[in-house]
Amino acid sequence: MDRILITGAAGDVGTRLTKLLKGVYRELRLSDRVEPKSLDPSTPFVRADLAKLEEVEAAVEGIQGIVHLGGQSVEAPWETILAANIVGAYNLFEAARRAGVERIVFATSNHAMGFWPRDTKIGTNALVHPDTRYGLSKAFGEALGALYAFKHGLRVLNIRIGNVGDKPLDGRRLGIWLKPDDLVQLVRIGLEHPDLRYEVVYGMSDNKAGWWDNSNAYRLGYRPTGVAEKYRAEAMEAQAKIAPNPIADLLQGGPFCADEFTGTFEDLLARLGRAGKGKAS
Ligand code: 15L
Repeated sequence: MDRILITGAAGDVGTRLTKLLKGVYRELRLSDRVEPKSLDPSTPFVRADLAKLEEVEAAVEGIQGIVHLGGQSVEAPWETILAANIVGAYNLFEAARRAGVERIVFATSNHAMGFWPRDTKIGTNALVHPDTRYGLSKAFGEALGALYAFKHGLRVLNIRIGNVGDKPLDGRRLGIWLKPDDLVQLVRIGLEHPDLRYEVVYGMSDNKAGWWDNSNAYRLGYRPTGVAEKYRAEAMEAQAKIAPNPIADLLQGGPFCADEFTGTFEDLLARLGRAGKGKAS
């Protein structure tokens, strides 16, 4: 793998990854709707709106592997999600197929699974339980990956990213934190693992408090170096400043689940099959 494209390169994760992947691959090309702030003049940049196929085609031309971070990265009105993450993801995979791109690492999100309760450990065989239109669009992107892997021969890794940052920001993020260097490891598995066809992994570091079974990632050689527990005291201090919310606190997706939720906490328990069991979490 020599020629790699990072989409969404102007975002926080894109900026971190660009720095960390510099020198790893011979050519790193960046793309986004806006130019990254700290663009190094030696790094090629192609401006592209994911909703415009011809712009995406120009961005992927001559590329061997794509790290697709682009699109809308939190909840938004349907029109925004539709253009950026549904049409946008389709355009990305389709342009990649037409250009003969070999591999795509798709940055999906924990919010594709957000409606699983935190006390339920889920692996990669669990059904998708999106918590937002955003999470739903990520589940769509994951399924696109399967279509293009099996129907068109691409090699695809879906990384269900928790939260990338220098440290876990609160109680929920203690379970889903992803140290940037660990993201690099996962991205490199996606771009380089010889036997990879289509896989889903969880983008989290070594998080004792987590609720994902990430054995698929370990099978592919992932050895995270970030240990979330080191930051427990700080994360719980930050959590103490957040008002309790029984819906957000029960579920893996946290506030993404509680926003726009229709009904009461009791309704939620009934929907989860827990009504009357005297056990909220
Ligand atoms: C995500 O999917 C978002 O892209 C990121 O900004 C965070 O909000 C993260 O989830 C999270 O769950 O903390």
